[in-house]
Amino acid sequence: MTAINAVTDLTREGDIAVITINSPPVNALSADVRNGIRDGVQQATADTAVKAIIVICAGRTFIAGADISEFGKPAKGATLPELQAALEGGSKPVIAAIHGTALGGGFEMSLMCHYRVAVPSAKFGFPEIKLGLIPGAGGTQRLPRLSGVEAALEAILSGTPFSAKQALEWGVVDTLVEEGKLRDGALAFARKVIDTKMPLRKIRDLNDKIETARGHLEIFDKIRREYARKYRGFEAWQVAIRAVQNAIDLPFDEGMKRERQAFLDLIPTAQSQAQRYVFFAERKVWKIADVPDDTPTLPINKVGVIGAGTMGGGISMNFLNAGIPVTIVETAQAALDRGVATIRRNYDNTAKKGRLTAADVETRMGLLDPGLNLDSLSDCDLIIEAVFENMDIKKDVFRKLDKIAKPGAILASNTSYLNVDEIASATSRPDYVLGMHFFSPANVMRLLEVVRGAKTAKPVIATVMQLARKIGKIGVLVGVCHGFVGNRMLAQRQREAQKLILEGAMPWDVDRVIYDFGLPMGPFAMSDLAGLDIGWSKETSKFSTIREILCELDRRGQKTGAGFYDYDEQRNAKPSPVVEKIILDFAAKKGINRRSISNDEILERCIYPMINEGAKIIEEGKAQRASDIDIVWINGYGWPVYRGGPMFYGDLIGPDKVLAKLKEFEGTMGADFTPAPLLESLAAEKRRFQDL
Ligand code: T1G
Repeated sequence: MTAINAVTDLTREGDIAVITINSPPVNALSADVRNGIRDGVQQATADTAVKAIIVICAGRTFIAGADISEFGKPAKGATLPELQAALEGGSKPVIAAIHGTALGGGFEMSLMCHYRVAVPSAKFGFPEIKLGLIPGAGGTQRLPRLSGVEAALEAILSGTPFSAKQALEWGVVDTLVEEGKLRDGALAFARKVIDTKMPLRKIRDLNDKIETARGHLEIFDKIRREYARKYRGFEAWQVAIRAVQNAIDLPFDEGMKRERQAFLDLIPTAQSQAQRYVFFAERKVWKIADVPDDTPTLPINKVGVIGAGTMGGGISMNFLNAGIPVTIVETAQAALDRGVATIRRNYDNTAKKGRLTAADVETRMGLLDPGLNLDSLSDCDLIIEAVFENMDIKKDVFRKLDKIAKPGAILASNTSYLNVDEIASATSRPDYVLGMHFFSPANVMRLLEVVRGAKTAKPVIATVMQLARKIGKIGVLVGVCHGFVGNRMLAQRQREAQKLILEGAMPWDVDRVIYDFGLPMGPFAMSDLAGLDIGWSKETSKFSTIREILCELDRRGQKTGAGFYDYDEQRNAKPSPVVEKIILDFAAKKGINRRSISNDEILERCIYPMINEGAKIIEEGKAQRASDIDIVWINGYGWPVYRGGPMFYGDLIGPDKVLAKLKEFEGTMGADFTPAPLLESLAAEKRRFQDL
C-alpha cells in the first residue's frame, strides 16, 4: 500500500491498481482528494505491471460532490479538467466503484472513468441546482449521452438522486455487484476488462442519444413550462437547460468549455452564495452549544396528541408516518370523528397520487387510537397539546396532564405564541415541558420550532431534536418570547403592511412587492387565506382597523369569497374597489394624507424591521445563531432559499445600509424602527450576522 497523500492510497491486486479515497465525512472532491486521484492514476499508469485501475472510496459513501466549502475561495490543487485528462484521457481502463451517494462532482468524476460498477443501494445525482449551480465537470454533456436528453434534464433540474437500478438501465453503470462486496465485485469486473480486452470506453464518444434529440426544441420548451412555477425567481435552472442544449448542438469539447464557464459564472452569484449558505445552515441547526451530541435521550415509542383539529391531525400524521403509535384525544365525539376522517382523507389523497399504497394507509390508520378520555394518555412517552390558543385553557390541560402522564413523559405545547414557561408552571415537572411549534399543514411543513423553556432538561431537548429528524422535520431550537422566532418577526412585517395601506399603498401593491421578492404570497393574500376573523369577534370588534371593518362586512377572506381581495369561483383573487374605498375613507377619517409609496419603500418597510427583530432575538439568546433564524423563515414562511433568509439578506444588503434606512424611518415614523444595539455594533464594526 502506497500513501499518495493524507486522503488517498494506492494498492496493487496483481495487475490491478486500486486507488482508495478516505476523506470523511462524505469524501467530498476537495483539493486533497483531486490531487490524490490525479497522482494515483498517474502512478498506476506509469507502472507497466498495471493493466487496469479502480477508484473506490472508504467510509459511508463514494464522492458526494465537490467540496462546497471550497467555493468562492482561491482555487488550489488539481483542476477538474486535469482530472478528466488523467481519467478519461489515460491509457489504461479506469473503473469507478460506487457505493452510497455519487453526487455532483463525484458523479461527474465517475463519468470521466471508462467503466462504473456499483452496489444496488448506491444513488446517483446532480444536486448542484439546489446550490444555485449547474454541474461543472461534464455532467451536462456526459449524462445526456447515456440517459437521453429528457432524463438528463429531469435529473439535473430536479437535483433528485436516482437509483443504481435506473443507472444500470441508462448505462450509467456497467454492472451491479453484490451489496457489501463492492471491492471484490470491482476487482472481478476489472479482471474481465483486462481478460476480454474491453476498450477505453469514453462517454464523450457516445452520440446516438443526443443525435436523436437534435432539432427537437419542443423537449426544452416542455421542460421550461414544467419547471417555470417551481423555479420562479431562480437563475441557475435556465443556465442548466442551456448547457444541456449545448450538448446536442455543439461538439463535446465546446459544450464542456461553455458548461465550465457557466458554472464558474454562477459561483459568485448572490443566489448561489445564499443556497450554499443554506446548505450548511440546515446542518448547523442540530448543533446545540450546551447539549452535546452524546446527551442521553429518552425513548419515544408512543405519542399522545390532544386536539384533533387541523393542527392535531397533521401533527399525528408525522408520527404515524414514522411508525410511532398515536393516541389522539378530543373533547367531543363529533370533533374526534371529523379529525380522524380528515387524517384518513389526507392519506387516501396521497395514495391516489401513488405515493402510498392502500396497505400503507391501513398501517398508518392502524397505529391511530382515537379517544375522548385524557387518561388514555397515561402510558405515552410524549404528549403534544394542540388545543385552542388560550393560556388558561392550555394551563388547565397541562395541570390535568401532569397528574395523568407517567413519570419521565415529555409534555409539549404546540402553542405558536404563548409563554411556555407559564404553561410549564402549571405542572410539577417543568423540566419535562417544552414547546413543539408545528406549522400548518403540520404533516407537510418541514419546520418545527423547538421551544426551550427556562427549566427544560437537556435530555428532553436532545430527545425532541432527535425526534424532529426522525419525523422528517428540521428542528430549530428557539427561546421563550412572544411568537418565538418566526411569528415574532412576522408581526413586524404585518404591522408595517397595515400602516402602508393607510399611508398610500393598496393591499395588492404590498402583496405584489413581496410576491416579486420571492415569497409565495404577500401579507394580505396570506391573511385572506388564513381567515381575517382569527381572534376577532363581533362582541369585541371596535372598527379600529381595516381588518375589523372587513370582518364586520362579512369579508372574512377566501372562505367568504371576499376579504382584502374579491375572489371568483376558482378562488382567484382580484383587487377590490370596495376595499379601496374602505381604506380611503378610513384614512381620511384618521386624517392621514396619503402619498405615493415606492416599491423599494414597501420592501424595506416590510423586511428591514424583520431583520432588526432578528437582531434582537439573537441579542436575547432566543435563537442560537442568525442562520437558525433563516432556516425558520425558509422552512416555515416560504422565504425564497435563493435569498438565504432575512438575516443573510441583511448581510447581503449590509448591516450598515439596513441600519441607515431604519434610522431614516425612525426619524419620520418613530420607535417601530429603533435599531437593535446588535445591528448598531455590526454596522460600526463592519461585521455581518454570519460572523457572529
Ligand atoms: N462539501 C462539503 N461538505 C459536505 C458536502 C460537500 N459536498 N456534503 C456533505 N458535507 C458535510 C456536511 O456539511 C456535514 O458536515 C457532513 O458532511 C455530513 O453531511 C463541480 C459543483 C452526501 C447526501 O450538493 O447531499 O459537485 O455538519 O449531515 O444527511 O459539478 O450531505 O457534520 O460538519 O448532510 O448523511 C454537489 C451535498 C456539490 C451533496 C449525506 N454535492 N451533500 O447526507 O449527512 S456541487 C452536493 C449531501 C458539485 C460539481 C459541483 C449530503 C449527503 P457536518 P450530512 P447526510
